[in-house]
Amino acid sequence: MTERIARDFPENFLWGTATASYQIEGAVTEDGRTPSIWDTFSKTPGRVTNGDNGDVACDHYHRYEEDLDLLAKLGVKAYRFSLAWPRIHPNGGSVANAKGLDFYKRLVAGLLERNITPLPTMYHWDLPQDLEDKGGWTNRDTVDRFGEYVQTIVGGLEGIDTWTTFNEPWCAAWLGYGYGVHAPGHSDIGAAVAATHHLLLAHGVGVDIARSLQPEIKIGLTLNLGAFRPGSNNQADLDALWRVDGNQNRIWLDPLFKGEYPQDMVDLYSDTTPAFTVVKDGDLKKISTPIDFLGVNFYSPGTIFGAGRHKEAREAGFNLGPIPEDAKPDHLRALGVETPGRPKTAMGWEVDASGLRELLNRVKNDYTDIPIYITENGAAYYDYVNANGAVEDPERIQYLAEHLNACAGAIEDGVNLAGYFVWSLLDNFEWAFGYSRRFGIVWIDYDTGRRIPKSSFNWYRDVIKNNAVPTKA
Ligand code: IFM
Repeated sequence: MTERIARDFPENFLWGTATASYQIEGAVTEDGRTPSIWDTFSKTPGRVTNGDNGDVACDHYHRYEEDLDLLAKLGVKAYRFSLAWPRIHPNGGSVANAKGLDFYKRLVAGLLERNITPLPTMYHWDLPQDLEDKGGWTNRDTVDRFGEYVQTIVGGLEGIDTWTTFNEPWCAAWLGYGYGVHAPGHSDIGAAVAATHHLLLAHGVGVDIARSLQPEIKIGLTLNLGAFRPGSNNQADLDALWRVDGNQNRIWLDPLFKGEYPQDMVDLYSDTTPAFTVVKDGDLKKISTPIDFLGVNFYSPGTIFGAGRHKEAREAGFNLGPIPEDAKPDHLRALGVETPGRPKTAMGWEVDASGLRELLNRVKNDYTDIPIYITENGAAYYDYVNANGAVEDPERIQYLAEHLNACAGAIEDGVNLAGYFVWSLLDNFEWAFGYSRRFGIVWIDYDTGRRIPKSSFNWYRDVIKNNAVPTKA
């Protein structure tokens, strides 16, 4: 038998790479932009590693032409980026800021000149601070403000035929309102449930408004879905697994594709407030408006143990990391841990691409056959510039190769996978980790702004050129 050395992807497979506004743009006070919740959060002592913030980031606002040239060199067919709401509707108000919109007009024009399809995301976590001051995503009014913003961007930007409403609303709701580790930094489960509903509702409202302005538009959203496995067959672990699955997968997918919230989640959060009391007649119909594609972000699978199972998990050889033994169990009453012996990235996330194939099959079998894009996949490693001035990142190449092979496998299984976007084009502001974690296939020198394509950049360029991934990196 001859060894297969490469797996081909379908013709027209959409190869791309991704970034997000607050993580790369900088220029936070320029041309009328007002603060977002991430400006506030990152400037609150103790919230972000090293006290880092997005004031300058990759200075993409000023260097975008250079970044567009990098994209052209990489040969991507599409570029996924996000728009900063507080640049476009400063203060979260109703009046559009022409200068803010102009930046994205220049960016889109630059992409089209280079034959790269723009794939903008409307919201990647940078909520105008003024809206947060009125309750942010726990306040239904934010949904209407989002609708006005959608009017401006879809009505005002030409040359875009595909939009994504939200990026990873789970993080916006749960890390931001539930667990306090992302902006706006609240720790309130009932608020996180309300934010979940308003983010989903804003998605539905955004879809309708965008389609009313541009009926032929393709529109979807991106979820960070989880591939979870139970720590054991112990009932406590199996129950915990179902709850975690409910919180990260079903609470999003059920309303979007079935028009209802999972009853076990409604019950689980019924002792919190305001939680699901914010749901009004007609909301679920709006949320379940059919979409044209689903974006899936995947990094790592998770193994789940029920609360009180820490000892057993340790005995089974799992490394529970820095989570204290007496950590207060949250509503999930579960703990994700790492499998012994598996490689990990600099985020501490285990590398196991089989989770991606599993997850894609699950979405197909349980929910939908619309096209799926892997809108983010990638890894942080402790990269450095070597004596020759180059950045060699074989671990990232290995990671990408394994995940692209999982994608090829999913396509063979019949999954309607239409594209893949590496996270990220550039090293950037990794939220609560600041600049201490590097996900880019291009190195950023944060002192000078200099860009150095890493060896993974060249490797990915060849994958795109060949429309095939080597079975071995
Ligand atoms: O950097 C983030 C991105 O903004 C959203 N998805 C996960 C990435 C890595 O943590």
